[in-house]
Formats: sequence, structure tokens, C-alpha cells
Amino acid sequence: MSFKKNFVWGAATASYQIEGAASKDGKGPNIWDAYCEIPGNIKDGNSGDIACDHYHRYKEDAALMSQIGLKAYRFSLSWSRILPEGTGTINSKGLDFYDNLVDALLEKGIAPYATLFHWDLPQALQLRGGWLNADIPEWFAEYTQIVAERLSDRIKYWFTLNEPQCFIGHGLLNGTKAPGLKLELSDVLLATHHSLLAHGRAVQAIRAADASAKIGAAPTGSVAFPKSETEADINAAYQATFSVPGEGDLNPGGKNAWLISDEATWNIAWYADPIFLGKYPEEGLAAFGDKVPRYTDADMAIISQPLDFCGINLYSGWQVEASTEGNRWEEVPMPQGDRLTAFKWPVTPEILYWGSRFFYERYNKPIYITENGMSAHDWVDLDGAVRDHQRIDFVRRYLREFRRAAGEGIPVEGYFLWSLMDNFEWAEGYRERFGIIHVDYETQERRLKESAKWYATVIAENGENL
Ligand code: GCO
Repeated sequence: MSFKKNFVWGAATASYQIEGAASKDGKGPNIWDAYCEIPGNIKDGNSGDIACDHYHRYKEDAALMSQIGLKAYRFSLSWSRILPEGTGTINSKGLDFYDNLVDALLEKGIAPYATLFHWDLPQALQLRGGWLNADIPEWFAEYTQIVAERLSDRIKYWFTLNEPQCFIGHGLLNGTKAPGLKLELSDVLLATHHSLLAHGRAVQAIRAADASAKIGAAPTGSVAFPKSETEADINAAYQATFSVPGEGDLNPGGKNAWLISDEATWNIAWYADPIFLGKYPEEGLAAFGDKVPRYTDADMAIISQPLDFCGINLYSGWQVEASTEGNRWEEVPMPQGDRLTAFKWPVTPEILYWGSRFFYERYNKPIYITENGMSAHDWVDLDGAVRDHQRIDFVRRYLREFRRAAGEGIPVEGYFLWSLMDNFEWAEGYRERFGIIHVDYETQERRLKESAKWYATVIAENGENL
């Protein structure tokens, strides 16, 4: 009852969070470069200008990955490094960087898993309306085609968009992430629709370059898990996981109280149902009413291009039970003083089992956990070690739940720990450390934390002794 033999043990990062070299070698500015310049947006006035300087240190980083024994590395490509204006002229040095990175990984026997978009939209495209512009699916297809034509001989696994819930919900609705807009719901839903079309057009572009490519999406979400394993509670948790709260539906049932309380678009089904099932969820259509943009069957056909797997970024969830009062579920508050990460996110390992099970039930695709991990108050001890025992315990508990899913026959393909290294945590700047590799931002010195050494053992034993 364990992980399959060729289970993919990996770690993940994203371009803006680690690369640095913000204006090096012809890279164009992206919305995060612009957002970070505005005082007050980022803690301590920080930015990703230098970050982990991965752009110059990728070889060293690939060597560290190899030391940990990673089988795979999930990274994202910076659109404006490759196309400084978002479309048109290609910056060949930008493309070379990813070419070299992929070669460095393959040399070490590490499979590259590429994410095409992890939030860093070219600023030039933002100035043309960004996700609100109906041309953006074509812009994204153009960029994807360039990347796929150059790299699909060596990259065999692709993700299109990382967490549209975040770059739309946080970026365009509540304005807490770049580009920091607070749009009307109808505009947000239009941007969402364009992002789904962009996903579909990218899938087509990758398949055109390489018919054997394996492609998935990487949405996120807050999975609900049942208080008990009765049918009623399990059903309540499933319903809660895929529900679509309506506009003004503040914090329904306490949902996501820990994360976001007022986002109509923070949910799984509105993004994932069109992709995997070819339709928006009825509940959302009813809740959003005439705010939903007009769309056609042809749109839905593009959006629901066949995929090979389902990736999910899972960090924290919420517990529910069947309701006795006519609601579909009740949230069960976590005990006072329960485990929280440094970011104050509840530790809820159950979601790796229930998330995999629910996503597989609903979408019927092999599952990758594309991100999971925690920020902790890590520092270098006097003797030079970084003893992040809470991260070890966290990952261990989550992986045990994931192993349960594997044992029950759910096709779980792989796990990407977030993150390979400490990095720029968006509006939090450098305060939240998620890495299994410690980064000293003054010297750029890397140091394996205890968790990296522990993870190396887990990988070597294929998760047998968790
Ligand atoms: C996300 C992103 C990552 C974050 C990580 C920790 O999930 O928000 O994919 O870029 O850094 O999740 O917050």
C-alpha cells in the first residue's frame, strides 16, 4: 500500500519568486516588477529584482536538487523574459536561459515540469488590458508556441496556468497581488473566461509542437474534509469543496475564513469544471447571473481540450460535517490553539487524501500535487544547521494522507514540495520562508535544511517509511 514505483518526487518554484535578473539580458518588465515599485505593496519594500539570483545560479541549484535526489523539478517560465513586449520580438537570451536550465536538469537526471504562467504577466500586455483583452488567449498561444517549439524535445510535462484563483481573485478582484486592481465582478468573470480560453489555446499549441506531450492545469483551492467518515459527512465535504459562492456571499459557512472571506471567485469548480468537464457549474451560473460573460460552445470546446492529468496546489483546508439545519454543510472549527504555520495557515493533512479523492471522483484524471508545503520561522543555528522539524512533521503528515489515496487505488502520480528554496513570497516579501533549502539573501549562500535531508531519504525509500 504505497506509492507506485515511478512516483514523481519533486519540488517547485516560480520564475518571479526565484530568478532575479529583473532587467537583465533583455527581459521586459512584468506586472510584478511594476507592482513592487509602488510603496506599500510589498512588505519591507522588497521586490523580486534579485530574489535568489537563480538566473545566474541555476547550475548550482540543479546540483542541490540532485543532491536531494529529486526526480522532477517544477518551475515556471517568465513570459516577458522570452517576449519582452508580450508578443512579437523574441528575446533569444531569455529563451536560452530556459534551454540551459533544462539541459542542466536533464544532465542530473531530473525531469523538467514546466509551468507556462505563474502570475508574471508582461507589463506591456497589462497596459493593453491584460486578462480583460479578448486577444489574450492568442497572445498566450503565441508565447506557448515559441516555448514549445524550442523546448518540447526535452520538456515532456507541462502545466498551463498556475492558480488562476490567485492571479484573478487577488490580482483583479481584491487587489492584494499584482496588478492590484479591484474590478467589478462582471469584469473579473470576463478575465476568468479569457484565462480559461488561454489555457485551452496553450494546450493546442503544445500538442501541435509535440503530440506526445503530457499536459495538465494547476489550479488551487481550499478543500473541505469530513469530520467523520460517514456518507453524510463525506458528501457534505465534497459539496463544500466544489461549491461556488455567489457575489456578496460573504464567507459562506465560514468557508476560507483563514484565507479570504469575500471572494466570489475563490473556488475550485468555476475554474476546473470548464477545463475538465466542458461547462461552468450550474450553481455558479445561477449565483453570478448576468455577470457571466457571453460565451459559445466553441469557447467551451477550446477550454476543455483533453488533458493528461490534474495538478492541484494544496496547502490548507477546512473541516465540515453534514448539517442538521437544512444547509448543505457546517464548518467544524479547528480546536483552539491548533497547529498553524508561520503564515498562520491551519495544518490540515487530511486534504491530501480527500483532495485527491474528490478531484479524481469529479475529474477522473491522474493527480499530481503540484504544490504543498509550509512557511516556518527557520534560521541558521550557531552550528550552521537549519533545524526545521515542523516542516518535516508537516510534510510527513501530508504525505501519509497522500499515500492513503495511493493505497486506495487513486492514480496519484507525483508530489511537488513548495518550495525548493526560500524565495520571494509575493506581498510578504522575504518574510515567509517556504524552502527546504535555506537562502541567505545577503550572500546568496544556499544551505540544505534538515527537511531537505529528510526528504532525500523519503525519496530514496519511495515514501515507504513515512
Ligand atoms: C501560491 C503560489 C506560490 C506561493 C505558495 C505559498 O500557491 O500562492 O503558487 O507562488 O508562493 O503557494 O504561498
